[in-house]
Amino acid sequence: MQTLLIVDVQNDFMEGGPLATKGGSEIIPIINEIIKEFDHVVATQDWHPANHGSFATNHEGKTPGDVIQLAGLDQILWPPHCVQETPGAKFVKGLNTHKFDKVFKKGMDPEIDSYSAFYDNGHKKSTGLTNYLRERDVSTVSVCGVATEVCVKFTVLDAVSEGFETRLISKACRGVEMNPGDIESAINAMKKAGAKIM
Ligand code: VGL
Ligand code: ZN
Repeated sequence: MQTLLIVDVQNDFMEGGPLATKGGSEIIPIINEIIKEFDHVVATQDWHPANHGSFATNHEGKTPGDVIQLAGLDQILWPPHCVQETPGAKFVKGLNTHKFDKVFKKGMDPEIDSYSAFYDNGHKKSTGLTNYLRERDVSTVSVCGVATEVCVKFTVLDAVSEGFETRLISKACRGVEMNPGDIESAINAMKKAGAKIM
């Protein structure tokens, strides 16, 4: 079975949001179109408590882009985003959420971030996605969403290492591109790991 995995298509990652991707809203009609080709659709939602350790505002004197230690890992600090139950955490209006079979929320533990749809950044806790897909005999995972160089990238890398045939639908992804070239190097890393770039 083939599954479409839609990563973090939430308001805060769209233009004008605190963690805006470039041209993020362009992917809404694209995803609504490709969703029709899949018999199974899973989405993720970045879902942080207000005291999340990845927010620069929760660390005195820090600004977005600074790096701190969180759960023993290097953690880039972000502006507050996707706080649970806020409008910014909602799926973008117009996205065909009726087609979603299942939503996996991530990033709830304030002490560790969770970019991948499969594991936290320390690879300690599973979200349950691997088992969910295996139980449904999913062999191929096609990934789209935001941000290309953050949550999409780590989701794709984990999908490959979990043994799924993994495809990146690049026309249905957008990135933040905090530094020029971030998107391109993320795509190269995914390709090198064994993902197919569509
Ligand atoms: C993301 C940064 C922080 C993403 C989530 O969805 O790519 N990026 N949290
Ligand atoms: Zn986040």
